[in-house]
Amino acid sequence: MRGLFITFEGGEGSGKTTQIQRLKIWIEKNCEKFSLCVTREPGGTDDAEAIRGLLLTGSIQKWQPATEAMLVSASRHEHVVHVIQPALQRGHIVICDRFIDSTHIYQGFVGGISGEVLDGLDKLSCNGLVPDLTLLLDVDSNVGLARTVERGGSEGRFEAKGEAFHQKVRQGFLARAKKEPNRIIKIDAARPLDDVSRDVISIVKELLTAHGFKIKEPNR
Ligand code: T5A
Repeated sequence: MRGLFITFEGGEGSGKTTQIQRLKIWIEKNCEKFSLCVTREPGGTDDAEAIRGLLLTGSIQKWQPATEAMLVSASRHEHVVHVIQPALQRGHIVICDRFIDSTHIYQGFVGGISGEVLDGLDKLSCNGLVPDLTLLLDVDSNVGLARTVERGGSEGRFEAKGEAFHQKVRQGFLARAKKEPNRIIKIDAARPLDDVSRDVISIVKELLTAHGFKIKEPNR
């Protein structure tokens, strides 16, 4: 059985990392006979993480959007070839924090690189791999910012890009979800964590069941 490839997308502070951790715990508790690979982009291999370092450290306007698109695609190819595809071929469930949709939004919709060019880079970097399911965590960018400020860490970089940038990111994700409704499912991520988790788990549970993964009965 080929595994399942699930990606999480959304703006900064939308809760992707938190929901992925919660989903991981749920799968470990409730799924029978599975192997799980939780990973992220940019990154996921030592070399791809090194490219992440180039992209995300230092000045926020260091790279041209085209350079960013090529760097994320280069890191993605390493990640796909060395981590994601081998795991899927072994029947594993792969959960990835950001994937191709982020490139189409940050470097494409916002950065101005054409969809055609990015589709070409996807072809080169992904070997035809497309997620089985993408969960888009949608939240107002000011709410996302407030969360990252409260958490601490990357909020300086987030704030520096400005409100208009983050609003455009949100609009880009929403437009892409409309174009691909069978793959991308939007979840209202402005609600409390437990409500968002309930939706995430319910959607993933349905997909796992449809693909033959066994879910334990609630009272076992
Ligand atoms: N990028 C990436 C590109 O430009 N092109 C690409 O192709 C790719 C793949 C990645 C950057 O790279 C760019 C996009 C990004 O700018 P990153 O640091 O990995 O940088 O940024 P994010 O992925 O956005 O990570 P964040 O940590 O900022 O956001 P998350 O993971 O969505 O949010 P999370 O889970 O860490 O939550 C943030 C805080 O909010 C709280 C959490 O507890 C946490 O404290 N929270 C909630 N609080 C209340 N209610 C809820 N529902 C909450 N959900 C979370």
